[in-house]
Amino acid sequence: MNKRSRSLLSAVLVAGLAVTPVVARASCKAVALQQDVITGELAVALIDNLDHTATSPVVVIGDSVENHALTADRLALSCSGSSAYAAEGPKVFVIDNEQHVEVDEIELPASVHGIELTQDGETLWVGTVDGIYTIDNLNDPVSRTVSLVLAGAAAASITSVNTPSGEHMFVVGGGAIRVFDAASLELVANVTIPSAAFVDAASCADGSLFVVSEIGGYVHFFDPVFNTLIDSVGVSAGAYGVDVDPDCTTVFVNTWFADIQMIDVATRTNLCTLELPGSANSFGLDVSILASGELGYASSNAGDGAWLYETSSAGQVTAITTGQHGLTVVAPRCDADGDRVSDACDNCSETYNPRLGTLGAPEPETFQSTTGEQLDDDADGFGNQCDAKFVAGGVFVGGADVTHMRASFNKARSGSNCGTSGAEACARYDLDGNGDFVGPPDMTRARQLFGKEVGPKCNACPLLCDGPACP
Ligand SMILES: [Ca+2]
Ligand SMILES: [Ca+2]
Ligand SMILES: [Ca+2]
Ligand SMILES: [Ca+2]
Repeated sequence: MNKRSRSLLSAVLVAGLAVTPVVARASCKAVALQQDVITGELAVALIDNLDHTATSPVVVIGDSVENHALTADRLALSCSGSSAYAAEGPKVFVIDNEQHVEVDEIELPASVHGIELTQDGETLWVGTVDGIYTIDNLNDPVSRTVSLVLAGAAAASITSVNTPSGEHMFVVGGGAIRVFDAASLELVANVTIPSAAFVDAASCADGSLFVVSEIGGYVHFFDPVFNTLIDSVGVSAGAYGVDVDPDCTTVFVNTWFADIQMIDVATRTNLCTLELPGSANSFGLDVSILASGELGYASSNAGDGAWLYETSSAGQVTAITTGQHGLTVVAPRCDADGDRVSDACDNCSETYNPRLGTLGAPEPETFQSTTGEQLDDDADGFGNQCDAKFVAGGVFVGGADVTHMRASFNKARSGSNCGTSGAEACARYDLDGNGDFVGPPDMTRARQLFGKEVGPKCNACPLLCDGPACP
């Protein structure tokens, strides 16, 4: 993590107001479903992925007193982070995360327990108490259609899995793991596990593992290629929410006792147990791991909403106060370039550029600037790796930009003698974030970017700015 102080809230506010209201930054956030313990009122809250604070106000979506303990999969988040979907009763509520308002409600024939987006974000799979449905053309209220996939099948949770034969939807419920081809809707496999009351499920990004939590106190390890049960691992108490880290090395399960058990994928043994804070009679609900794999969120029915915990040392637990019970929580996890920064928070979302100070990347130098802790030396929200636009005007990287790049070649990246004027800070010409000088790899990168638009960056970018280039 970037350890430098961040006294830059005012800079972010200024940058935000210059373009759109500050609320537009909401799309780089985790979403959490909260319930008021007195009234039963349900609401969707946002949690900042960088400073881990909750945003208020929340979006209220209902006032059910339904028992939500068995429904840990009622939230879905688009890859961009711009839209969230939350289920309550027979309805799916569509929430615009940029403005943090409800924009639509979609009614299903029965009470909804599990939802999942297809990887293209166009279809929502919906598991109800007595049938599995798809909502196609999800984002277009005019052409949107609700279709029945399988009648009479109870579904607690749905998970999209990348398999060698395409995207498969794993629907768990009623003691069965049903596997559907996401495109053809064909039932690929149907595996029953006697007496199993499934709650939640998760998969590895590489499609090598699917896991299901069971209220009886098990996590079932499932091979999603051959659709066979590998192992059933007992945990200390009823298993609720479950997630897997991006490396697919550790499975996290939140239990009846409100503790997080971390199970080693290779040996399927418990590595350690982390107790969540709260009252003695609280029980755990959901768990969600960030794209970085370092930090995650968990929820329990004790007050104060979601909890933040550190997965690396398994020590740190910090309450994120929302004033309500935490139910389900989902952190942005889509990561197209695999740099451990989710698409929703990545200042160069299709190019590998990890946060400084993580994954072997060095801490930022004093002459460097970051947005969202990723290198961005002109602080415009586009990371250096996808930003070779050095002069104002025009959409594409062009001849004038190349001229500036050439004028900066072989100069110290910490210097201030770059650009055609010979008086610009050189840091922004260090496109790859490597080497002491603006060198051949930076020129190569600039050539790759020639004739293209800068970016793409996340909708919420620029995120928190730190360094000399910040406004
Ligand atoms: Ca990324
Ligand atoms: Ca990136
Ligand atoms: Ca930039
Ligand atoms: Ca360089």
